[in-house]
Amino acid sequence: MFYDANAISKYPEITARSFVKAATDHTEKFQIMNRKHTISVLASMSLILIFNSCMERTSGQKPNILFIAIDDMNDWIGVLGGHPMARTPNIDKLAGQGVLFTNAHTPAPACSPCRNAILYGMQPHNSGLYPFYDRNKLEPEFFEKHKSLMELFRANGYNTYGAGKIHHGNMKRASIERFDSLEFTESINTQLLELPDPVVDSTVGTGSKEFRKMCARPSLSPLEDHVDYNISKFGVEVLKRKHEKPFFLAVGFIKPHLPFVAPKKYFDMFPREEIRKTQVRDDDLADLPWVARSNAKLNDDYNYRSKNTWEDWIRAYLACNAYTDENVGRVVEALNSSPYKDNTIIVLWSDHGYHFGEKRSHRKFSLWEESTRVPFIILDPENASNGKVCDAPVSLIDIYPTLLNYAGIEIPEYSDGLDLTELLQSPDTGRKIPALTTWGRGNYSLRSFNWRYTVYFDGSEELYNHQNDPYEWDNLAENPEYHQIKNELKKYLPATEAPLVMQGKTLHNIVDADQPSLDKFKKLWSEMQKRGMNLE
Ligand SMILES: [Ca+2]
Ligand SMILES: [Ca+2]
Repeated sequence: MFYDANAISKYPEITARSFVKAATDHTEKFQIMNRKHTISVLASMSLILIFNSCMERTSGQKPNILFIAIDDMNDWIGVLGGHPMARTPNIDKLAGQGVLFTNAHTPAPACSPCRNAILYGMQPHNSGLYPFYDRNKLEPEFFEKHKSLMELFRANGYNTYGAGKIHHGNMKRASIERFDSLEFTESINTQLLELPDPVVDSTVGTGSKEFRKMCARPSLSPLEDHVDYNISKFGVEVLKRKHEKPFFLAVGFIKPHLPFVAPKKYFDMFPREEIRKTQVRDDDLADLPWVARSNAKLNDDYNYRSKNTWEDWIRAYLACNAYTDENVGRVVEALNSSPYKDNTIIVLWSDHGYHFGEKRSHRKFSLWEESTRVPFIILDPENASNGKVCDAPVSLIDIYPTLLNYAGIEIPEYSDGLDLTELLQSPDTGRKIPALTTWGRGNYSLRSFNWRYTVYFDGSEELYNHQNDPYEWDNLAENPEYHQIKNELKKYLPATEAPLVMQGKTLHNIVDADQPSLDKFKKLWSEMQKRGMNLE
């Protein structure tokens, strides 16, 4: 069934009302969120005409959505310049055709909390979902109150298609089937379980000699055996069909997440001897409070340096990014060759970033730029500002209200994101509200145009000036000269915190208000100092 113009005309009204309602409700609970929503309400009211033009698309139909999720891809893509060797021509091309957000951040630097935040539209300090969860074990009330993007699109006239990692979750068949049936008209996720593990070349790279988590080696298996290739093929196949209803197609690529295994040809693009290490300062942790230091991965850092495998991990990650880029390109190309090209909004995001030795850290799990900054692109073919970049701070939590607004679906009251419609239309007008990242209850980081301000549960702080310190080397938090800057940013910290949700909690690898002991880390620190790490 197609949507006629008369049906669509009612949606701006609903959208404006939902904004006001959200703002009203939040007044009672959260000063800061209220402030943010109030700004949104004012912005949305002054932009009713823009909303109208956004909703009333040339075709007179609701837009389709191509939702591309990537797991653990940091800013090592060509257009973000995170690593000089990054090879991501397809993502770069997409960025040039849509709006690239160069200052986009994750709501939480780990797979489970960030995807819960992004897909249910709630910040961890409002949902209580700070660490890792098994969705099977969350209280049923959570799912009665909160609806994921896919559920909302499906309930509002869309066919929803899913492949790969959209949510974080266990890969057991029953769990996959349960959640897929809730969210997707059609999914291939259980079929992906049947693929064999790739056979890796144990003579190249580092880590496990088999396909296990800590493996960074080329795969010798045929392309058809690889999960992400099959995810992209499903996307292509769906885009080749004739669609009677608008669609929401979610493809969730699992690379470059560990294991860093990709077909051999992608490793061959990055000769080992040419790999450039990341820029680090060995004593970078010296000026940090202990909670911040505890986010470093001292064991990994010690091993990679002493075994001379740092470059191997970097090489394998670059290979996985290049492989992911081709999978993204395959799906985007299929869309561009389809009749849906002019009425499909593409949103591409990675769930969080990744460290390669910066601040002695490897992986994510920190509130530093390497963990929080992500590739984020929105291409609306009807946006006159396509091709521009937006340097304003934005959060991936903003995807939720933005996509619902595009489809004229009422935005739930609990939604914490700020609609990006205005920024998409005028990417250079800016937005002054910083992006918030949460890592455990009580640990919050704000990223504005020029600053990163982080406060931990024990009151300790970090402050960086990104204008002259892009690597966050000099912590200015104790310098009285910057008290005013800190005070301005503090206004955007959460005013209240939801208690930690205990049901379904599976991994709590954070030092935070609920798990405050630093004893273990301090012991490790002193052991590593004895081993000659020269941390301070
Ligand atoms: Ca991830
Ligand atoms: Ca430092």
